[in-house]
Amino acid sequence: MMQDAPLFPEQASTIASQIDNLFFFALGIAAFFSILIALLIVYLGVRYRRRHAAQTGEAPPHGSKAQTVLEITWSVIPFLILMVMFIWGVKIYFTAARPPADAIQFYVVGKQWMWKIQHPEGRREINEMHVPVGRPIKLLMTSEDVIHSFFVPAFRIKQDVLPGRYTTMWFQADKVGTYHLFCSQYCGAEHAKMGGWVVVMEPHEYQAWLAGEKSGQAEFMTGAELFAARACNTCHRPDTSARAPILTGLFGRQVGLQDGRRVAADEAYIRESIIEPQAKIVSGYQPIMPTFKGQLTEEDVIELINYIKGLKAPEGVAR
Ligand code: HEC
Ligand SMILES: [Cu+2]
Repeated sequence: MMQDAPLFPEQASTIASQIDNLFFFALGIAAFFSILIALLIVYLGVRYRRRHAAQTGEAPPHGSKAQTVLEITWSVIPFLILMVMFIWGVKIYFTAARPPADAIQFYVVGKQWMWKIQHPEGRREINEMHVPVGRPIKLLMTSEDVIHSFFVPAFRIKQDVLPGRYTTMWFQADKVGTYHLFCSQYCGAEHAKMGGWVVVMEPHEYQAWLAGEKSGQAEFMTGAELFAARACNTCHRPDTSARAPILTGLFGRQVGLQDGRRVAADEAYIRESIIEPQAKIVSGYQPIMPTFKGQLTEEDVIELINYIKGLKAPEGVAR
C-alpha cells in the first residue's frame, strides 16, 4: 500500500509483513493516545480555567469510590495494550531468531569495507548475494576486523556482525528482485560505501547462475587444500587417532572435554578449536595443537569448517 512512499521499503520476505503489522499497530496506538491527550489538555484547560481573580484550586476528593475505579481503569487498559504488543513481538522475535531446519547455509564475512558472501557450494561473491526465492536462507556471519551490521530493509532483517564470533540470522525471500544491502554500524571512513545487493532469483535461474561463468572469481584455497597446506593432516589422520582426534563425523556430535564437560561440535566450536586450541581440550589428548590465530583469514576458517563438516563417517562405521 505504501510502495511509493520513499521512506517505506518494499516487503520482500516472509517476515516483512508481520513486522510491519506490529509496527503499524504500535504506531496507531501511539498516535491515538497522543492525539487524545493533546485534545484533553486543551479541552480541560478551557473547561476548568480560572473564571475570576479570587478563585483558587480545589483539592480533588480523596478515597472516593469513583476515583479508585478511575485509577484501576487507567492502569489496567495500558497494561493490556502493552501485553498485546509484548506477546505479539515475542512471537515474531521467536520466528525471526530460529532458522528452520531445512535452511540453506550461507557464510558472510564483513571486512572494511565490503561484504564477502560464500555459498554452500563454495561459490564466492563480494557485495552481491544471489539467492533462490522461496527457500529459507541462514547466514552464519563474522567480521575480519571491526563490528559491522548486515541490514536488508526489504527483508526487515538486521544483525550485528562481530569479530571473533559467529552470529546467525535467517530470511526467506518471497519476491524475485534486487534489494539493497547495507552495513548499519559505523565502521570507519568508508562505512557509507559498505553495501551492495541481494539478488533474489527463481530457483532454476539460481541453479543456472551457480553453474554459470566463474570468471571474476578470485583464486582461493579450498578447505581440503588448506587442510594439507597448513599441515593439519600431519596430526589429524583419517585412519588413526594416535596424535589427534579423527575429525570424520565430528560436526554435530557431542565432544567430551578433559575437564569433564560435553560440548556440541558446531561451527563456533570448530572455529575456536582452530584459533584457540587451548580453550577446550578434547579428553584423552595433550594440548599440543598450535594456534592458528592471525595466520588464517575468517574465510580460510570457514573453508576449513566446511571441509570438516563434509567429513562424514561412512555408514555403520563407529568412530
Ligand atoms: C601438532 C598437531 C596438530 C595440528 C598441526 C593440528 N591439530 Fe587440531 N588438534 C590436535 C590435538 C592433539 C587436538 C585435541 C586436543 C585439543 O583439543 O586441543 C586437536 C583438536 C582439534 C579439533 C577439535 C577436535 C574434536 O574432536 O573436538 C579440531 C576441529 C582441530 N583440531 C582442527 C585442526 C585444524 C583445522 C588444523 C589445521 C589448521 C589442526 N587441527 C592442526 C593436534 C593438532
Ligand atoms: Cu561496516
